[in-house]
Amino acid sequence: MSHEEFPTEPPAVVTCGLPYANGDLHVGHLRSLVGGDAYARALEKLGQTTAFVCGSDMHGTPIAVNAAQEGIDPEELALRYHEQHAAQIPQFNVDFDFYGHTRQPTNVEQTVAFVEALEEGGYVYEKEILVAWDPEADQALPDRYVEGTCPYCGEHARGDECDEGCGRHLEPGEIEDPRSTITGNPAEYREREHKFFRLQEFQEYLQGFIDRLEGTENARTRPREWIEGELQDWCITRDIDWGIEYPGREDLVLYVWVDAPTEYVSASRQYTEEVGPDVYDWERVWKEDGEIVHVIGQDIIQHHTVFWPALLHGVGYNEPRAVVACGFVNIAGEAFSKSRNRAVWAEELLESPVHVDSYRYFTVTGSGFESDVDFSWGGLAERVNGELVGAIGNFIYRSLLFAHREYGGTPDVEPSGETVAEIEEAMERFRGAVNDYEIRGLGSPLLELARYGNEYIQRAEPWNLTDEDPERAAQVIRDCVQLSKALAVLMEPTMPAKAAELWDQLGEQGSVHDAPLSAALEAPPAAFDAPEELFDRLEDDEVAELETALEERVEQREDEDGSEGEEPAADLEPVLDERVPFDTFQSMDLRVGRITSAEPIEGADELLRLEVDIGVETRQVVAGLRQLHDVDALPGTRVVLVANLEKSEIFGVESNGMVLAAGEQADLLTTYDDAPLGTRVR
Ligand code: 2FM
Ligand code: ZN
Repeated sequence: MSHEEFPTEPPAVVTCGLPYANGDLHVGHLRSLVGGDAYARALEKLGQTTAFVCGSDMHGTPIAVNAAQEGIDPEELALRYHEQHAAQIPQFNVDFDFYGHTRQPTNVEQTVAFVEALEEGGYVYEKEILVAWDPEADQALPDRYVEGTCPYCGEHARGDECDEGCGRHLEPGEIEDPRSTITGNPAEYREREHKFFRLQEFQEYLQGFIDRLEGTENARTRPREWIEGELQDWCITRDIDWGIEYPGREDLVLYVWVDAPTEYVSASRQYTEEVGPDVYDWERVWKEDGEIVHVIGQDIIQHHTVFWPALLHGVGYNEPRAVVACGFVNIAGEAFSKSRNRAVWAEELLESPVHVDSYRYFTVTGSGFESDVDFSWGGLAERVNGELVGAIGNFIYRSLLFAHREYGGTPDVEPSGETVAEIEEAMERFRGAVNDYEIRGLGSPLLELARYGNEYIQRAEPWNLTDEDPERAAQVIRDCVQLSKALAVLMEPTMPAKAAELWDQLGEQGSVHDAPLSAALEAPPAAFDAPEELFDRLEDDEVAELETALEERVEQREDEDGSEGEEPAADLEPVLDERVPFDTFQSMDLRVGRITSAEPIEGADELLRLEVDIGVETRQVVAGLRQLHDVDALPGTRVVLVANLEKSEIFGVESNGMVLAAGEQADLLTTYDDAPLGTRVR
């Protein structure tokens, strides 16, 4: 890897965390799959040679346990879900160059080659350890066959990961109070001989690696505590019969976390086998100087920033350039839970009236990639109707319709300097987002550019100029058509199908996927047909139906489980009895604002110093958001500010206003259309 800005001369590979082939895909998977796809497409827009690869994770106890529950063979279960995922993922316009699976011969061969190379390098040793055992089932209890208490944080945990607490990987034997998930019995221990990878020997290497690593902040900072603390050698074998056999040991299979990331390499290799090394050279990428970017969920940061780079280094391969890790997806304000059916499944999205690209836009631009986000059908509808239909679609439709009616296409003048500068700025923000691994920034220039266009067309009123000032009218429409074309180019990574539709409406030849970013400034065709509206509104009754179906499903499951329902109403504050006259409300000056900067206040754990642009001026405000929001993601957020509150001084910093927020998580109030900054909220 080079650390140069993208595009670089060496080719890149973008990978997504491999979904386990043991269940249906849901919005949690889709967040990183769509994010990865948008990122890979964005790299290509910049001219970077890129392979985008992934596959199904077929081994390990996640598959074995679910297969046992269904009473079928793990292979049958894994292949069934592999086929299902491989068919469903492209329906979200997630376009992998290669989507394989970890049982394919290439991956088995690659994994065995890695293990043999580690053995040769002296990085593996054997050790007798105590493993959890179910005496009744008379079998070992690796990983998901056992549950208990995390020794680090005390939360309930699975055998190999503290999935409800600190998120750490747990080594065999570490979990406290282990119970078998097969029989529910307390586990006993048996002595077994296992293979260990000498992770400790990589400590110095990993310290350097983490300093070099690019990507999201969570992936660059969280691993420091593991790497700088005492590293434990890593047990890479398991006593089950589902997995890749350890070379020369019929009684052991490899831990799934060895063969799973290896699929990143195997999938790249199989892609090269398809297209030839002149088009894409996997060996250069993985063994020499390629740019390796892993897009994952935040629960598997440790695997990608500690185990995997150490393994790659041990076998003499290249190291990842970046790890881009997304936060969790909560459902309608509460934690996602598969077992409670508090989940939104990929299938439901595909069957819903929401266009997949609208969903893609929602998931890419909703929030900083690192933040936990909330999925609700209402929230999705608000963004689709407000941003896609109301701002972006509306601007494009009115521009192209006017252009077609008055000029039969693009008016024959050059675009104005102001419009070109606006597009250049949007391109720059897009480039910056790619180089900063800021997934949201791949899509956010769309709304900004459309808002600019809407303000421009509204201000210039070309419909009133065609007679009195035809030159000016042609100029305005020429600019708007150029802005529409720029939107098509910038839209492709986030909404590939919609971008292709728009490309077509503009009368463009070829594919918008192949158009480089610079095409945003090239002249659109002179002639095009009448446009069609690009986005469909989601109607209130459609949204209500989707919301009710989700609520009923969760409630039904909760009734079946006898578990608790929604927060009891008693926890909500009662509405105040005392009524206030309208004038009292009017005496508060509430303004639409946008946070322009956010920085921690030294010595105050919870406070941030914000600068908020409220149109007429920029205000400095102190707000208690530091623990509750991703600080880096705050700039750009539209908020509502109480502008005539008395000034105060907090931690020595003057606070000149207050941003409004709801609840313990400080859910920030905002507006959903394009009310200009400084507009009063009444
Ligand atoms: O946590 C998971 O869902 C794993 N299946 C991810 C594997 S990613 C990779 F490294 F293989
Ligand atoms: Zn823990």
